[in-house]
Amino acid sequence: MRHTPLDPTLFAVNRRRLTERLPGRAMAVVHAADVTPTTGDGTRRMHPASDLFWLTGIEQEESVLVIAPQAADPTRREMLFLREPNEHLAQWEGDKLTKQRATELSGVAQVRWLSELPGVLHALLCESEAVYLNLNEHERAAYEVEERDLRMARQLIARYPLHRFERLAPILRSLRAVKQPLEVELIRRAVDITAAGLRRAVAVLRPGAMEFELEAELVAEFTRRRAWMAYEPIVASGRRACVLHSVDNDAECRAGELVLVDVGASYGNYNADLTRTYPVNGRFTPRQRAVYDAVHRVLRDSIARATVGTTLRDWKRAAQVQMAGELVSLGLITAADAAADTPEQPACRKYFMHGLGHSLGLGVHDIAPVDGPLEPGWVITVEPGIYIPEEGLAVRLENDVVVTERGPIDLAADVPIAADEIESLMAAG
Ligand SMILES: [Mn+2]
Repeated sequence: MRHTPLDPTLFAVNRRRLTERLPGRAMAVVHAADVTPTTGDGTRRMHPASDLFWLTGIEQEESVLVIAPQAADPTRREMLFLREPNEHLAQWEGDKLTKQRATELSGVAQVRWLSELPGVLHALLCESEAVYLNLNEHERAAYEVEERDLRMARQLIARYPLHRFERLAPILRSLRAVKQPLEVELIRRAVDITAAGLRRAVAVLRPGAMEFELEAELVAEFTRRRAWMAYEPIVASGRRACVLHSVDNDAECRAGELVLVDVGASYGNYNADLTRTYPVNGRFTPRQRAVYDAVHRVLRDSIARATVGTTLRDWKRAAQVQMAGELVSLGLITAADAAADTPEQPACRKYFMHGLGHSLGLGVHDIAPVDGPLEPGWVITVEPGIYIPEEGLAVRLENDVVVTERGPIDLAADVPIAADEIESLMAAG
């Protein structure tokens, strides 16, 4: 792992929070992520399963966590199962976790090899009344590949058809949305690394720079700070920034255009997600600045509205209403359009067509109860934008915010954002 080891207390507390939510005589099983193929015999770098990581800090493939808080045998109440290291694995894939190392990382005392898993599962299933199995439930997930958790669930259900199986995902969804202080600190660190990358990317921005040159600076800075890219970064100049997921980053940045950079570092598997928009030649035109300032105002006010008890729906709606007013001032929609604004047909939709923000954590679009309401400890992104393809112009600004009892805390408060700050940053080279 690239990051320095995390305090295993984090994972022990998470396991305790989960255990408290399980009913009597229930057990839970959580699997690692698959190693996914590319082509031929190639594989991708494994992205650790967020749920297993949240509960154990374990990133190794094929690992399984079994929790059975009321198991008759106390040594079976919390167990971690791992691939058994051997010389072949050591030669080809490097050292696998030893039992001792896994205990140090996770705080789980009972670590066994996978060969023992079927026997232990059988014994625990015989004394359990409900079995909580995990699946990736995300309202926006749309893919056809079967994950490891699902394949294992099918096997278990086929072998024990009369057991009662339950969904673990809704419990984890509500638990994971509320971050512990250490998790917030990890996200803050990812934000700081992202900010350092942005500083470095801006330093190479000039008319004629290629979008991928900015990406290269981001990668270099993240890597030397022990981080990974949280997702494929977007570096999109001019009209290309109107395409919301433009990740080719292969065009030339031209004088007079803006370039939109949407990027996040991932440190210890905790993600940042920031967006900044820069004038390629260092100065905004009056029109660009007017659009930029409008987005900045909606961002600032949306951050202020991220308060405990607010539903995500109401929070987004307030931004849409504000944005409609901004679009009238910019001459993009008419006052009559704004007057006809409804939640079903928001007047801003032609120029601001995406969500206002999302939960952030081990997922870039982290799991959280779909409509909130916001609770202390939630971390969310705030990311309004205005996209005007007919003017070849797009502005999005995105910060990451912690919701607290005392109000929202902007983790990116120190990352230059006001139009004047951006211009002086670029003038400084
Ligand atoms: Mn985002």
